[in-house]
Amino acid sequence: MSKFGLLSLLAVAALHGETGYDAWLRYAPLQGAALDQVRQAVPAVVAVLDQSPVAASARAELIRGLKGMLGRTLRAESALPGESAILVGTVDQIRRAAPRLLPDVRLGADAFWLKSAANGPLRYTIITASNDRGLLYGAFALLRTIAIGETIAGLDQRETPYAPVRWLNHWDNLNGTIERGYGGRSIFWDGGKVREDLSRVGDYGRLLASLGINGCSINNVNADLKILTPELAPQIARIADELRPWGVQVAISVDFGSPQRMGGLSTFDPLDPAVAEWWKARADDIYRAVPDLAGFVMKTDSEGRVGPSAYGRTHADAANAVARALKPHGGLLFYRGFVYDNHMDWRNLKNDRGRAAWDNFHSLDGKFDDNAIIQIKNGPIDFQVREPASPLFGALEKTNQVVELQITQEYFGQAKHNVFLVPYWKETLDFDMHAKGAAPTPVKALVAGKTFERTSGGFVGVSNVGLDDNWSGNQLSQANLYGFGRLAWNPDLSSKRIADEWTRLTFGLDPKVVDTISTMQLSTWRTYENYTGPLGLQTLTDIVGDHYSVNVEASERNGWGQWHRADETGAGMDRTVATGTGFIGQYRPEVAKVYESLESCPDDLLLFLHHVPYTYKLHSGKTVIQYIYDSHYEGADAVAGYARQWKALKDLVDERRYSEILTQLQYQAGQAIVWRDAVNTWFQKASKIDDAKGRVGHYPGRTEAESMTLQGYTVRPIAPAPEEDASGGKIVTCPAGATPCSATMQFDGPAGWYTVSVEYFDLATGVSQYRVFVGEQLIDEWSADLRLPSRRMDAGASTRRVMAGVALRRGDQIRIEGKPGGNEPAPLDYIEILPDKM
Ligand code: GCW
Repeated sequence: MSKFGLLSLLAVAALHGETGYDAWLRYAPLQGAALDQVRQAVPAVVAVLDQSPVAASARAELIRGLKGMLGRTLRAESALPGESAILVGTVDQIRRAAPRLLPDVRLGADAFWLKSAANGPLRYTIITASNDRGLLYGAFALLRTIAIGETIAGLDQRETPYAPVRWLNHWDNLNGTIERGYGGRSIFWDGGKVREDLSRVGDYGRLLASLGINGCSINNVNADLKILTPELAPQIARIADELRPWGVQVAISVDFGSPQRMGGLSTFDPLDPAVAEWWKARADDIYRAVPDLAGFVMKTDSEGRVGPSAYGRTHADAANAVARALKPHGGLLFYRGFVYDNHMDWRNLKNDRGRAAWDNFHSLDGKFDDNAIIQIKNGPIDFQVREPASPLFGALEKTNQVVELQITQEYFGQAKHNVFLVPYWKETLDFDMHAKGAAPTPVKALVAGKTFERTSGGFVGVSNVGLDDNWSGNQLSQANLYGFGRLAWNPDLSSKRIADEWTRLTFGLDPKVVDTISTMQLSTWRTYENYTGPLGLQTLTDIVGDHYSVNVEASERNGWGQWHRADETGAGMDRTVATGTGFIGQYRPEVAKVYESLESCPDDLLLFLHHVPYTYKLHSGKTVIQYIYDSHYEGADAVAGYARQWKALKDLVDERRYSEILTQLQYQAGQAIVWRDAVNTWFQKASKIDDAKGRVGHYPGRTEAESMTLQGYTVRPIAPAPEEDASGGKIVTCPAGATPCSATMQFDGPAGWYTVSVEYFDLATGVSQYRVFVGEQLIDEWSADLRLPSRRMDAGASTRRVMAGVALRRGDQIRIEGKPGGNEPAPLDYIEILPDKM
């Protein structure tokens, strides 16, 4: 191929496909009036007075961003130029260069001020701050303002971060896998070492800096003992070097048992002086390699991790022993509040995992050193689809705290389902804990340390990033990282503002694109809740397995304590003070009063806090059981709607991302139906109350595979998976090595256009082939080759293939052929034939 041919091919490829790697920092060319307006406002020079590496990142970013958006390459200078300029420098630096340009203001750490100023005929766009990070954040803010189409004329925008701690935690293992990670392997680790190639880490730092994130712990809280070995220190330093120019400080997670388990001591008792010495020596070691290490994260007495309980010591004893080792270096110790017993007796109705955080920590308030911070998950259980705010937020007055939010979508469809988590997080952050007098004390103010004037605090997010091209496993999940960062910077931003910004930056300014995506994003949490676990039931997933597939009973009759206590008589966990576990009594009286009484308890949390019969009437007048049925239909319909709405954006979004997202939404639409049917079937069986609208158990157009004419296929129950994982409880499978098996039915509806859906199971153990014929005409074929989180034949493996616009008439023979591949026996559940939706 000629050179020219290759180049033009590459150009076409660029036009057709974006990988998502640039995320919200694409700096796509502006067009039309927006371009003219910004070109007029932007001068030819960017002058950066600050000499720090972080300020150098700001300069590089400004040049890069403006080149992308305006097609102009600004000249870089390092002194005040004699012409109009973008001027970047601390307040002191600018006042020294030109005293009249700025008043002598005091800006807080990491804060910035964007200000238009004039000196005679010269015009300046000033980016100023009190430190280099502030300059970098200001540069990103200016670029964002331009990219989302807002004006930069007459700028006077001052922003101070809401809290000092704006951190990410990575659950990355040293072998390169990621616990609960859905965006590929670790960007930091591989084979027990830091990766040779860290180019992704610098790019990641840039994404984080654009949001104002200033700390990042790089290994799993289920910490590998090796993290504190001397060999790793210089390697961790390499990661810190990549992130430092972006103002992001590295932290590590450590195992509390380390003094004994890898350090050669006979104990890890936090009150033993030798143990304290050991922690001090290890901290000194790591700080020699990484002088600006942000600190340690520690998980104790939880899910098999050792803790102070081994010696009858308190969490404060444990935290302080380690915090004191970090103190001389300015380091922080994040002590996780996620402490609970996972072997609780489920028969005892007074037991309650929800109580654990408060029970373990509230009486220790005031006992923690100032550089120790309690890291508290948003809810009392574990990132479920809906939980009330953890009562612990309101119980710590003399202890620093941060909220831990999970960006990676463990219980939210694992990046296979699209759920925008900002509205979920805001519900917690804005919730008034009534912790102090009459003025509101929302969770965000408590964790930021504002309410009780604490020395530190803020926001920690469990990152969703890995080596995938698009970072997070799919294009839309990037919005959650973006949203976390924006909220950590300013939790007062509305969900809509964040969704709009992200969409504009990621997909461009076309109003139809912005409106469609942003509206979809804002509804996804409610949608997901509707088809998974409404009314506070929590995510009704396989909590002892993959945390992905629907499995209503998996949470019951085991020690994990994620109980919803749904049975024949009713559903919900009685957490009242009067008759239940007393959990509600952990809230301040103003909150407890609302939750304790059925009259005032919000419907959305009803079954989290109360046990009621299925016939109990919600505030809307609907019964609990009917609400469960209805919400599952609403949820599944909404996802089908997303796929339809997305199709209207064809040609408005580049081809690659368009088709990746369409595929995702269509898959999700299929899974939402699986969830709908499994949950509704389970509750119908338990409650023995029919759906008033007659839908549950009656599926128009559906023919079970087991009642089709079978050749080679054999009928079997879906077991060991629960019966409701398959429609009708049965499936058909084709023995390995068989020539294709087939299932045939005769269509007996009127002639017309139909949508034919085939429900089959896609396992990790093999790749089966499927073909669908009408008469002898092949109308579709595919391979079952998805990578799904489900590890066995269950609802999580259930997948829907949809063929729209198929011409059918009465008497047509419809035949599905399945050919096993590997250990996957071409399993089929049913076929569904419905008139085409217009
Ligand atoms: O949600 C649970 C996860 C665990 C995780 C734990 C925690 C890192 O299922 O994978 O462990 O929480 O937060 O410590």
